[in-house]
Amino acid sequence: MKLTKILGLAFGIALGATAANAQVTLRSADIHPDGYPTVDAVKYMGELLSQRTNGKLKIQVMNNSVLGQEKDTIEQTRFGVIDLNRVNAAPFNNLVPETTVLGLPFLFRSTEHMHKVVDGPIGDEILAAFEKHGLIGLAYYDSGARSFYTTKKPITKLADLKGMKIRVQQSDLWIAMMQAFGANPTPMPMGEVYSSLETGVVDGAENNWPSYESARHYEVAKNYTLTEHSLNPEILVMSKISWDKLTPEDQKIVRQAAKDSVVKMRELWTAREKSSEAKVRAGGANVITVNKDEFSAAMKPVYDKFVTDAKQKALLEKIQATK
Ligand code: BDP
Repeated sequence: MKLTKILGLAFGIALGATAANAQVTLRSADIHPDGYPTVDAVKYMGELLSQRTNGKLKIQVMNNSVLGQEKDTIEQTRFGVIDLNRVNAAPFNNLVPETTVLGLPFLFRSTEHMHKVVDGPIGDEILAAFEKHGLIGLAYYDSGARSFYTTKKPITKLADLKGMKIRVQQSDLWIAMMQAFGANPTPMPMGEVYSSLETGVVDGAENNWPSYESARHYEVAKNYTLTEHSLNPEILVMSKISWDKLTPEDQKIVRQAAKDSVVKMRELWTAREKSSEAKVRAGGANVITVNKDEFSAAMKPVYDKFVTDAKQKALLEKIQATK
């Protein structure tokens, strides 16, 4: 072998070593347990990232609330302590008001309608609104439809909610929504819900099939009433501090991997909704259907409170007009 070739090889290895040193593992927070679709979708995004950067960028999903409850992890993500965070839109509402519209009760006619909106320019605009708050909005994940569940008295009609203590996510929208339903909202992080249901601090809560199942709330709150009042999606964000450390090329790869993980997430979600529903039904849940029109008719005060200026009204109309 010629000397230059040998030198070239040595140089290549040296370069390789430098690249290896520059390896970055992004830590990603999630409150959900192993195997939950959001957790697996971000792991999948990590695989894509690793492939597309030859192992330079990786993701370590730290789920099961090991990094804390959502409100706290959002703050830590803003400060760059956590790199990535998958959180429902609701806990972002007070920080990034543009996200509020997504949770409005009975806004989306179907999952397809919600996909159309978040996959299009409206979705992009809302993601862009995160940046001024120290976060980079990367993608939307499905979260199904949220429905009520109660420990003692089942909800069979709107009037049953009157005065019931219902746990909500920490968001002004969600507090107002519960009030409009006639309930007494009790905001708290997800991690406190099981014991609050068990000890009677609250009479009920609301969530999608997979969370009702995975957090084992169905063990303590057996009445699941299919109000399906909101299709509020999940949002994957990155810390702007972590983002700014990446090269523009890597930023592009991160954005694309996040978008590509959405496809995977939707498959995982559809399957998990079915298996969770089957599991809670087999576990003895009392599943109740209601006249949803009665519930949605009570939501006018929520719209009046959160859709106030001309800009918000135009946005709402655009969402409603999306076919
Ligand atoms: C679940 C979301 C999670 C929320 C939780 C809640 O995936 O991000 O924290 O609901 O109600 O569906 O707090």
